[in-house]
Amino acid sequence: MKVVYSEDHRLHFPQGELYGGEFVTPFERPSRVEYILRELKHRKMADLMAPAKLDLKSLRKVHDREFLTFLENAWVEWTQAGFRGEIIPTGFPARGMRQKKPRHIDGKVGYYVLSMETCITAGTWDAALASASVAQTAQKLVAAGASSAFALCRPPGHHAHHDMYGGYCFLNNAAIAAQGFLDTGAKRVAILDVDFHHGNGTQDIFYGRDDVLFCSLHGQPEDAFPYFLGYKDEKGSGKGESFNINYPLPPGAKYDVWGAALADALRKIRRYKPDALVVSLGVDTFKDDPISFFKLTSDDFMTYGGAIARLRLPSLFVMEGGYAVEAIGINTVNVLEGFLNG
Ligand code: 5XA
Ligand code: ZN
Repeated sequence: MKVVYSEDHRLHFPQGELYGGEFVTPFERPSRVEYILRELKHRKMADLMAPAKLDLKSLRKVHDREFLTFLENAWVEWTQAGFRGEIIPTGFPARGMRQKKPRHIDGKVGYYVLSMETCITAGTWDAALASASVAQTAQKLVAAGASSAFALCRPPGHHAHHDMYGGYCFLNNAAIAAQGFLDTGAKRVAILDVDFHHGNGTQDIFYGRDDVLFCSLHGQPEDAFPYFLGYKDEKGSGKGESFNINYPLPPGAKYDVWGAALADALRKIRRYKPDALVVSLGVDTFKDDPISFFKLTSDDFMTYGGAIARLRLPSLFVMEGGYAVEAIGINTVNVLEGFLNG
């Protein structure tokens, strides 16, 4: 399996993240990728390839133009305003307030963000572009006939809405890839999001569409980030009705519960008859993940990789979350190996 990877992920490494009232080293850190690469090499699965330059067409179909302009210019505007730290929002268009974009960068950040743990730094935009190009290059390999590919994206993407960033995500890599499949001849694409967190951004982008089936297994929003989307009754709207399927699951869920939800999602995907599958691959479902509450074991990742393979679809794996860094390589590569052996 080809692995598309860019060193430019390192350009994004904020000094801190607001967590439990403390400013801590971000859970989403460059070493995550190093651990995955190390494990790929160890198992002789590191068929690495650099991404091509990003073609902006699919990107512009899933993200709002003004949002992209905001992300591109945020750092310059922030420093020109005299701020010395990294970009953290302070004010939000909360309930009952006007949803108008302010002129001042501090206000614009609040307008475009969905959560406060995600800092923007000097290198964030370039890293986000590189991550999107990793997804797009891997998608093109699959569209050109490869049976599968792994986009080793960082920063991740599935929380990014068409016009909002947050949850460590800026550009929605999986959505850009799914749109890429449609733009290169696919009629229908399925996205299976197995990250611990609900893929609220992907849901937002495709909510009114029937050419993308979105299935997400995640910690129930009553108890888990992103808290304000991810309920079972969010099924899509207009012609997208019934093409959005959420599986919110309770704290402590082990593979018996999680695997049953996966089996149902796989049945629905099979019935949809997509031309391609995008897997939003987060391994923060692992039992020792520091910010999540499912209880999957390393063996479970191998098992479900095999289950996904039995769909027999051209498949693109796009890296999302996973913060138990010493195990992130084993768990991620277990999914890929399980898939290849499935
Ligand atoms: O999949 N999303 C994540 O892993 C990010 C969660 C951020 C929680 N503050
Ligand atoms: Zn996650």
